Amino acid sequence: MLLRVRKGWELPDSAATDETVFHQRRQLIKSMGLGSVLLAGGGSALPALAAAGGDPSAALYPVKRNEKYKLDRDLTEEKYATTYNNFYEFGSHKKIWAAAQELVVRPWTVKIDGAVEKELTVDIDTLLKQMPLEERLYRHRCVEAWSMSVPWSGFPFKALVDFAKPLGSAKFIQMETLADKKTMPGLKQFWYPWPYLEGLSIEEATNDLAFLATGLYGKPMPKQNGAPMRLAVPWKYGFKSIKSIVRFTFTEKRPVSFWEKIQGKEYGFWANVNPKVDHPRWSQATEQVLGKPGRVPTLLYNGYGEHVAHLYKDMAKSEGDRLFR
Ligand SMILES: Nc1nc2c(c(=O)[nH]1)N[C@H]1C(S)=C(S)[C@@H](COP(=O)(O)O)O[C@H]1N2
Ligand SMILES: [Mo]
Repeated sequence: MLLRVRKGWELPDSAATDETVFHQRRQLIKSMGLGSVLLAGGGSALPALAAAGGDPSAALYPVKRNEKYKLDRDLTEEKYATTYNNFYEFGSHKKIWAAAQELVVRPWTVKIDGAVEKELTVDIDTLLKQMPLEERLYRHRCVEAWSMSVPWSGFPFKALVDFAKPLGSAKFIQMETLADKKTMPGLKQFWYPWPYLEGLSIEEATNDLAFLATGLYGKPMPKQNGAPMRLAVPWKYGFKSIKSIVRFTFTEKRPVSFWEKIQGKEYGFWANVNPKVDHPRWSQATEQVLGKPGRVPTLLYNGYGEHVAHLYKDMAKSEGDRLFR
C-alpha cells in the first residue's frame, strides 16, 4: 500500500489464465490425494486430504444470503477478487494469490483475551459451528482507490463479541493476523511492525455491518483473501479489514494499527471512506472498479452512511478529518 504502485486495476489475462491452470492443478492433486486414500486405506486419509487442501468447513457453504445488504453495482468477477489482492505477509507484488497458497489454515485457533470474563482459545471449526453463518453482498474500497463488490460468507462481529463476554471496561477490540516466518516471506521485511494489527471500537464492532468473513463466493475463504477468517468493514478503507485473524484482544485503550504505526498521517485509526478527504498523495474522489473500465465516484462511508454515520456524530469535532484518513 505504501510502496506499491499499480498500473490501474488491470489484471493481465495471463494471470487469470494462470489461476485457472493453478486450480486445475489443485484439483488434480486433490484427486491424487483421494486416490492414495483408496489405495492406502483409512489410516492415511486425513494427512492425504490435508495435503490436498481439504477444508473441513467446505460442507458449510453456500450459506443463506441476508437480503438486507443491497449493492448498487454488479458483483466483481471471482477471478479478479481472488487474484488482485493485498496481503503484505506474502509480499508486496502482484502474485500474492499464488504466494499465499503456502498459508496453513488447519489447525487454526483463535485467542480471545484482555478485558473479557474468561480468556480462551477456540478452534476455528468449533467456532464456525456456533456462529450464525449468512452471506452478504458488500462493497470494498481500498485506500489505493480501487474497489470490488463481493459475496462474503460469515457472521456478524456482534456474535463473536457476545461469545467473548467482554467486561464493561472494554472500549476497543484489537485484532491480530498470524505471523509465521516459515510460510510468510513478507515477514522478512523487518521494517514493518509485524504482526499486522487492526482495531475497532466496541460500538463499531457491534454495529450490524461489521462482519467476520469466513467464505467468499459460496466457498470457504481463499487463502489470499484471508482464510480462515477476516474482517469486513465496508464503510472503512480496505486496510482495516484485517485478514487471517488469530487473536481478538478487548482493551480500554485505542490500539495503534499496523499502517498507523508506519505512516499515521496517511493511514489513521478510523479510516472511514470519504471522497472529500484526499490521501496526502492522491485523490479519493473516485475509484477504479475491478474488471470495469473508467472510474466511478466514491461515496461517503462507501455508501453505508445510513448504517454507521451516527457512530461518528459526536466525534466529528474532536477527530476532524482524522475520521477519514
Ligand atoms: N493481515 C493483512 N490483512 C490485510 C492486508 C494485509 O496486507 N495483511 N491488506 C489489507 C488491504 S490494504 C486490503 S485492500 C484488503 C484486501 O483484501 P482482498 O485481498 O480480499 O481484496 O485486505 C486488508 N487486510
Ligand atoms: Mo487496501
